[in-house]
Amino acid sequence: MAASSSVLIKLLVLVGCALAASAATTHTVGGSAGWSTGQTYDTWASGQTFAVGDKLVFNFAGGHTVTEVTKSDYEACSVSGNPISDTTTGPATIDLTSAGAHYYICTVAGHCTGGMKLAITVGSGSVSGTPPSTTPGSGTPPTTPSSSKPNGASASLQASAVAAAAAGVLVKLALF
Ligand SMILES: [Cu+2]
Repeated sequence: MAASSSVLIKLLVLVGCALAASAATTHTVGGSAGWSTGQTYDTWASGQTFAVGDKLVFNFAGGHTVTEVTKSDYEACSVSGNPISDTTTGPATIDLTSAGAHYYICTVAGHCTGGMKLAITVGSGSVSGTPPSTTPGSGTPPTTPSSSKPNGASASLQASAVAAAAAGVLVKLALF
């Protein structure tokens, strides 16, 4: 009983981890095309659902930047003042930590106008699914821990050895 309830707890922990993992999504910007000129990231973004806790991965080897800017800078393909964030080494992973609109451009001359601009809207991401209401094991009576586990294990080992020997004898008998 004690063993089975601990197995149940482990299962619940595993399920919880799986749910947490599935809640956060890693979005590879542009898919296999990555972060480069000649893309239309609006099209890519329209097929994605972004939530707080998700990650953006900008795949590029170098020669580009991932620069988070204001909406007006995004629209103008320029950086007026300080960018919100600026990364020049790829691949770059950006954590989506706040809901709302986020704008990313490449600040290399001609690249933003060449397509390297991404606008996304991040949802609040409160995917707080209701926790399982069942309380497993609450109805099972407490059991005294069995102190004879090693003995039981060796006994079953001996039993299986005996069974194997018996099977061997049976096989020999059958052969004759
Ligand atoms: Cu670029």
